[in-house]
Amino acid sequence: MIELVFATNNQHKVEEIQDAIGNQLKIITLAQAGIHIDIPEPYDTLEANASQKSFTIFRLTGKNCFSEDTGLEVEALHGEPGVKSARYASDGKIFSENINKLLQKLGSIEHRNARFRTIISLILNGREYSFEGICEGKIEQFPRGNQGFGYDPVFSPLNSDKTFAEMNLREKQQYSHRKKASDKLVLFLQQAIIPDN
Ligand code: ITT
Repeated sequence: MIELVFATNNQHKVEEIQDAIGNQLKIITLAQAGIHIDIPEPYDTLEANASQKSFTIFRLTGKNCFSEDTGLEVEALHGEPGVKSARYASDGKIFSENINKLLQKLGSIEHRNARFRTIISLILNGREYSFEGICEGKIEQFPRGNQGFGYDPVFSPLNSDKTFAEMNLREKQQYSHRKKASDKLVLFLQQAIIPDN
């Protein structure tokens, strides 16, 4: 089975990606690889930050690996918080503060269309490949639900009455940006002829 190091410190992402790919790939977490660093994300696009994360871990381990960078892009805020989603309110990456800032900025604006966009950067035998997943939806006036993470309590995907935080993982996966990007990753790896290592 193909083994990939997943370059993230976000345990929620590990759970969702692991669920999405099932037993088609073996994922090694950073903790399992003995790596305990906060990988810098200095760039202003999801693509560049995803690359930075995967190449950082590739240089440290020499192993096939992948990362993902995700942003919540709100139309009325010209794409904010976007690449700053994790640190929107402060460097502390505190989900409740980020949600409060977002709701405050949107105020009573009626046009609340938004989307989650995930970019996965895969480094396979030293070459980079990327995969995108998008989930369209809208930002609710108030948070609802207590499952998931991040902005899940205020985001409802298109054609759903529920926020992501009111869904269990199986329901979220039917809409999820991350699941769509990881499906593309798995398909690519199934088609790629790679040596097992
Ligand atoms: P790594 O860089 O270590 O992977 P991170 O949490 O810093 O973890 P990102 O830079 O990709 O991850 O930041 C994305 C932020 O967007 C994340 O911290 C959440 O607040 C939010 N986010 C990402 N995916 C989400 C999802 O499926 N549902 C709700 N919020 C999400």
